[in-house]
Amino acid sequence: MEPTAQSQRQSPDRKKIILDCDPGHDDAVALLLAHGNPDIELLAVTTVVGNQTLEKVTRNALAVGTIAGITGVPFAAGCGRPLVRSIETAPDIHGDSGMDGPELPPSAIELDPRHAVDLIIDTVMAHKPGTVTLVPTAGLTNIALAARKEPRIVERVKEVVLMGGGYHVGNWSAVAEFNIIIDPEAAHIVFNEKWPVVMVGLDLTHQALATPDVVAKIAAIGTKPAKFVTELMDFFAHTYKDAQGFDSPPVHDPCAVAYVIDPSIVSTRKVPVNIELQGTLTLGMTVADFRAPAPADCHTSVAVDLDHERFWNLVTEALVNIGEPDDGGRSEGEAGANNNAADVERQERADLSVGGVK
Ligand SMILES: [Ca+2]
Repeated sequence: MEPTAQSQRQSPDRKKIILDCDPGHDDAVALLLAHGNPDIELLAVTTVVGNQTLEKVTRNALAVGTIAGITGVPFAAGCGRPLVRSIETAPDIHGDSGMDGPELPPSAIELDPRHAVDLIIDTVMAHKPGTVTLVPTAGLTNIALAARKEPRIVERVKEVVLMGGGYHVGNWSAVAEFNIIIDPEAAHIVFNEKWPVVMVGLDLTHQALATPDVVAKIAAIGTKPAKFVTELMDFFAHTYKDAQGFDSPPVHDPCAVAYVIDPSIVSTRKVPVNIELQGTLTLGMTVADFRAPAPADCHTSVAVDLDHERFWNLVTEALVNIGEPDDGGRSEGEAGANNNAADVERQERADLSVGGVK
């Protein structure tokens, strides 16, 4: 078997993350970026109700893991509903499956029997304090419950780098973003625990547009995972045009992973942030207090500016690194050609890096 992108890396300096997600087109790209980037050690993938039901987003996560050839990383399903509110999903953005567009393979990954909340707790407690970063790219139900079930994780976690919220714009109401408004009570817990929280919100992710030249660059990689991403982006472009008037879709979730990989790609500002739980018009708003200076004990910051070119270079480089994973014989007869193609693509990585995405 070809070594996977993960097993080829041995650097002790890799940043350890748990990706808590609801795939989700942009969650899929976040997972591929985390797996394909040499500076990330993916410790676990957990799922939570959000873009679609828990059953659907979990199936989607396993499919993405299969497409990426991920092995040795536990995947676990978590909460099937928010803490207090009724389930709200996003079929107008992500389709009936939660990840409409590409055809999904049967999963080659067996789901971990643990609840996601327990997997998160076990993983954080099993590593040295200050070494594990939580990267939630969905509603914060699992993370909030983990903090309540095992409060010691709060001081052990290095930081929480979450995709959600926004300090000047919403997308599910005038002022609230989807991941926050679907479980505002969970968000309230996560933002009020004293771990460092980096809010990678819409202010930042609306800069992460999958423009036609970006998609063309990904398509040129020519592998199945890259084709999968272009098919995701094609569907995403149509729904974002129809539902929210975007000419190119904003690819939110990998921005949080990119910040973990290289914080210089995402500028941030330290400001207090809290979650509105009472407002009739503003439920789920991430209220950011920009009255400078931030208090000394401020533990929250918000993402402000994205380096678009370097961000998309990270994504394309991750896909090049992933290459054409061994698919366990599901596409019998193509494997030899695929491996050769993957070798060529790895050699071409330097060219891609130099060429960049304009
Ligand atoms: Ca998501």
